[in-house]
Amino acid sequence: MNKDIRITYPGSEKVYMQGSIYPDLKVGMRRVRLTPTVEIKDGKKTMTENAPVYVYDTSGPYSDPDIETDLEKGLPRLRQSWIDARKEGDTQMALAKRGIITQEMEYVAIRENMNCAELGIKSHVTPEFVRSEVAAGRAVIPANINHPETEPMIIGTNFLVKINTNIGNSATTSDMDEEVEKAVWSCKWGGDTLMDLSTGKNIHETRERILRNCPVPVGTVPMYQAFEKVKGKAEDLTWEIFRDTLIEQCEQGVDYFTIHCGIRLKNVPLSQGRLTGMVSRGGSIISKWCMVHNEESFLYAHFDDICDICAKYDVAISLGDGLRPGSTYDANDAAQFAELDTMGELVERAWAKNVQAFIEGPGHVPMNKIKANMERQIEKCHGAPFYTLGPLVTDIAPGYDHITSSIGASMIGWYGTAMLCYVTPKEHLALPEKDDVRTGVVTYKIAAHAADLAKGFPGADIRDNALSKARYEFRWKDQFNLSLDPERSLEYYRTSNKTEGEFCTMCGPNFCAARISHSLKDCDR
Ligand code: IRN
Ligand code: FE2
Repeated sequence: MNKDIRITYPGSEKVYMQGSIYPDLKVGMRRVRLTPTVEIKDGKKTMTENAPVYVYDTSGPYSDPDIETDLEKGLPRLRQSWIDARKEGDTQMALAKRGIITQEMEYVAIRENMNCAELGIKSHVTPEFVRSEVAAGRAVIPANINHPETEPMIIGTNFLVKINTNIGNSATTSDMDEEVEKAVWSCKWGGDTLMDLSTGKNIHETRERILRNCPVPVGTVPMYQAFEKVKGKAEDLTWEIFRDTLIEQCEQGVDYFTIHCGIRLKNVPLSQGRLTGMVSRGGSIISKWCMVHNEESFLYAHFDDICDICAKYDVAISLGDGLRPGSTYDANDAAQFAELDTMGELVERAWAKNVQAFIEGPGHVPMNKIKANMERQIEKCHGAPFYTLGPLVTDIAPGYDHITSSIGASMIGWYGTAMLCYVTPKEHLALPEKDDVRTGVVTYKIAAHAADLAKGFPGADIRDNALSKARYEFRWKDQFNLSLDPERSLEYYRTSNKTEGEFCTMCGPNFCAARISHSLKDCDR
C-alpha cells in the first residue's frame, strides 16, 4: 500500500475558515468551484458567475496538498496544544457546564455553518449554542485527549445529521493496512465517525494504526477485545479484564465506546420468545455472562467506575442496544424498550460525572413503528442524542440492506436521530470490503442529508439548489462536482454520452424537457 495517501475531489479545493474566539483555529472545508452560466440573448453571449459552494469535509489533512501525510508517522496533532492546557477531568461537558467555550466547540460551530457566514444566512449554531447543548447533554463532541489527530465534530439533534462507518477485521479476513485504507476511504466519502470493530488478530496494533491516521473520531466495542482475551468464553469474563481493556483503549485514544450497560439480568429472558432472539454481538456476550453466573451484569454494576475511567480521558459512552430487534417482527417489543428505559437511567449517571453519552437504537423496524422509537427515546433519555443502526424497514433484501436500512435511517433522522450507523450491501452476508464502504457511506450521506433538508437545517439546501441549477443549465461538470459521488456520476455519463451537449442519452436531443423548457422563455405570450 502507498504510504502517502492523498484524497482529491474534482473541481474543488481545500480551504480553511478562521476562528474568532480562537483566531488560531483553522477549520477545513471543501470549496467547489462552479463555472459561469452562459446565456445567449439576441445573439449576444452573457456570462454570470456562480458562487462557489462549501461542502462539509471529513477528509482531514489527506485532501490538503500542503500537508504531507505518512502512515508511519501519523497525522499532525491538531488538538495537542489545546489539550495540554487542560487539567484532568476537564471534559468537554465539564467545561461546558462551567460556561467555557472550548476550541472544539468553536471549531464545530464554524464547521456546521459552512455556507451560512458567506451568504449571510442566520444559523442557530453559534459557539455559545454548542456549549449549551454539550452542557445539557443534548450533543456530544467525541474527542479523547489521546486522539489529538481528530478534527472536532458534534453529534446532536440540533446539528447536521452524522453518519458512522464500521470497519474492522475478523479472525478470517483483512490485514492492518487494509483497515487503514478503508478508514481513509470512509473519510473521503464523508464518514463522520469510524468504528473499528476488529475481532481477529492484532487488535491493538490495528487500532493504533487507525487512530494515528484517522482525522475523525474513532469508536470501538471494548467487549470484543475483552472477549478475545478470554478466548471466546463469555463466562470467564470479569470486571477486571474488562476494566483493563477500557484503560488500554482510553490510553490509545479511542473517542467513544459502545458498552452494552443497559442489559439487566431480569430483562435477558424477554428476548427468548422472539423470532430472532438477540442479534447484538456485544449484547449476547454479556447476556451469556449474566445467565451463566445468574448475576447482574458487571457493565451495569460497575457503570460508575466505567464513567470515572471515561471522564479521565474524555471518552464518550455510546450506550449499546444489546436487545435491539433483529427482525421487523421483533420491533418495539418489551425487551427492546426495557433496555431503552435502563439507558435513560444510565445516561443521567454519566452526565453527573461529566461524561458525554449517547443512546444506540435499532435495528430492524417497519416504517409504521419507527416514530414510536424516536418518541420513546426522547421521553426516556432526557434529550441525549440517538444513534441508530438503520433501521432496516424490511428483512427480505440481503444484498441490498444499505437500501432497506437507509429508508429507515432517513425517516428516523428526520424525526431527530443525531447519528446514523451505516449498513453496507454485505450486511448479514460478509465483512464489508473497500467498495462496500464507499457504497455504504454514500448511501448514508443521502439519508443524513435528506433528513437535514427535511429539518430545514440552515444552509442545507444550498448544495441541492446549486446542483439543480447546474443540471438545468447543462453545466454537467458542475453537476457532477457538486454530487455526493462525482466519480460515479461522471463515469455513468461518460459511458453513454460521447459529447458534452445540451442533452443526455436518457431523452436524446428532441425529448429533453429542460431544453424545451428553456425555449419557452423565448416564446411570445
Ligand atoms: C449502532 C446503533 N446500534 C448499534 N450500533 C452499532 O452496532 C454500534 O455502534 C457498533 O458499531 C455495532 C455494535 O454491534 P453489536 O456488538 O451490538 O452487535
Ligand atoms: Fe440484521
